[in-house]
Amino acid sequence: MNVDVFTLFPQAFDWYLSQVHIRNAVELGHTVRLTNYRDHTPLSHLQVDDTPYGGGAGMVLRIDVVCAALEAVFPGNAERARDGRRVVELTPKGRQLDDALAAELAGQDLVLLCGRYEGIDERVTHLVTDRVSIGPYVLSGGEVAAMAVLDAVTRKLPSVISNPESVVSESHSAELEGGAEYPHYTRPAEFRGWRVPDVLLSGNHGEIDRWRALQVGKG
Ligand code: 6GU
Repeated sequence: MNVDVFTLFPQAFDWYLSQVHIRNAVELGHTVRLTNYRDHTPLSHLQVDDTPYGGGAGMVLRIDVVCAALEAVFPGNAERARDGRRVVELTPKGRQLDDALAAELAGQDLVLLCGRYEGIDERVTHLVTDRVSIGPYVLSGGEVAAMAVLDAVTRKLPSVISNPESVVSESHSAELEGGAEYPHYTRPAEFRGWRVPDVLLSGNHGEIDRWRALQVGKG
């Protein structure tokens, strides 16, 4: 899976991309590449945005700038970046990310277009296959949303999660049809009078499985 992120703030991804599950994915041959729209703007003074036609607050990321950045990375017409890829605009107007969408995107080559300001000129619709939101609220830019998409999608890739215990709980999540997992506890068994349920200390795995199923309404 090859991911290309377009953003005005590539540094925003530094911490996230250094995390172990992304490094594992890269070791397995997946790639994540960051492109700054500003590095490819055809406009003078490194301009990337402009005031909205019709007036109103804020600035809009220009479509000519988005096209130039796409064409710098994918030579040819920017509309063709969709050939063999999902080109995703992160926007609060998009389809809300859920487990099914994460699974659908996993393993496909992705382009994530982050907007800032009031977003990207609406003609970006000519370039994308998908418009994705991470929830019913407005963020000041697409970067946090792009990281949420990347995180949810990367977890779906086979063998990216290296800790086998995590894989077990992942499969539990799948069994739970996207619902919450059972509650987790670790040492100490008692802290300030707050006790871990006795059944989890019992060593009786039949009982433990029944208790966990009950917690998620499957008992
Ligand atoms: Cl994808 N972008 C922005 N700017 N705000 C959001 C969002 C995306 N998803 C929820 N709110």
